[in-house]
Amino acid sequence: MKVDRRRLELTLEELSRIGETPRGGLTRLALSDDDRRARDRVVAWMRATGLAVRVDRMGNIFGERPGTEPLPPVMVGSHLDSVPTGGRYDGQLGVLCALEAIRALDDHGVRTRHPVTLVVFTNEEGARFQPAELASGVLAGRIPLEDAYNARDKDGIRLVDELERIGYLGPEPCAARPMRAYLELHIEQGPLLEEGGYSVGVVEGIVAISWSRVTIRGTQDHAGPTPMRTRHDALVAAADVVAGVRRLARDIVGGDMVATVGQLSVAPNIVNAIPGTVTLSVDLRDPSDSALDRALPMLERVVRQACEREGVRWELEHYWRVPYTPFDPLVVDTIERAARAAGARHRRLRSGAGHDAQYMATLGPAGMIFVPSRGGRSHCEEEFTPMDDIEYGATTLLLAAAELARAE
Ligand code: HGY
Ligand code: MN
Ligand code: MN
Repeated sequence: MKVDRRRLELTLEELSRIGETPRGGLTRLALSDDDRRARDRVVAWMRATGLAVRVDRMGNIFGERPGTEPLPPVMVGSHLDSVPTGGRYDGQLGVLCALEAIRALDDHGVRTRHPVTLVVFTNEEGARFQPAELASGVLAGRIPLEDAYNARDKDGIRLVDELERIGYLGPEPCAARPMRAYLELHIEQGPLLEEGGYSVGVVEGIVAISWSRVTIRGTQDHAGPTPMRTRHDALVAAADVVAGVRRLARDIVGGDMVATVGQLSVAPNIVNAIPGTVTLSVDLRDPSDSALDRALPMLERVVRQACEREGVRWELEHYWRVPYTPFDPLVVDTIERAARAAGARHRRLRSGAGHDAQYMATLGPAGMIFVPSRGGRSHCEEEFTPMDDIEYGATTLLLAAAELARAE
């Protein structure tokens, strides 16, 4: 069994035009008009493929291909939202490969005992509404619906109001249902597959992730007459924190830990005022939960010492945490067999990026299939994956889903 490479390529080209940036990337923020257009397009493809479509209260979209028996479904999917000036593969490639796998089952006249359900998760990136993986987190019962509804973007707009506005505040409860397995194809977003000449990554697990918010309050003042000896500059303290976060991951904890200060806002953010308030984000990741647990008090010490040096006040809030997620060994083995049957050069690896599969793995057997990222690049317009590798990955997804759904 194979996928239809040209059909898959055409769907990717068409969907990539929704939210396309001038440099060929994607800006399609969650619940934006572009997200709505992309959702509408995928729902139309679902319906044209004969899937029974339903939408839940978090805007997650499900398209079910019936099985021959009323058994729990094999779920296949990913997300459609992107980061600002992101790439055209992160998320949407997984949705389109899942759609293509279902279409290929039809092409080959394959019936499966279990239904196969295509799923699109809302707000995976956490770029507009925080934290990431918000809708799969609600589905998994890890994040209260009301908290997700009240998440606000940088303009103070609530998630629930945007769901309503774009017409994806669905009637179905956003709650777990029995499932046979969950499979997600995704780009690796790192260098390992390309470096080794592999087309497919058999993902064994996903790193633990912690997101924190630091708020630093100094003394806003005039940039001119205020003597250096009397200043309490929030941005000077923040600069120390940024450098301290890098040292913490690289020199102190070391090993596999990574740390990023990706977001930083300054008030009043004008040339001639000493910054009074700075807020910044800290993203820490490590395959070891205990390493992450050790790092959080170290982060607090970095913040406290930087702020004491500058005589400014600070708050530190750890507001999102997902543990290291091992995938189900039987699903991992099934994916590995499928990659071999697809004729793909493949290897096992771990994911350094978070995915909805982290929460889905708490609901049942889950696994992921990676395809290479050119230069390991992602969350940027340069993101690229060759069509040959996409074909291998999509065929692997097709074969693994068919096996788990008990093709007849
Ligand atoms: O943060 C992540 O790793 C994912 O891209 N949301
Ligand atoms: Mn993604
Ligand atoms: Mn992403």
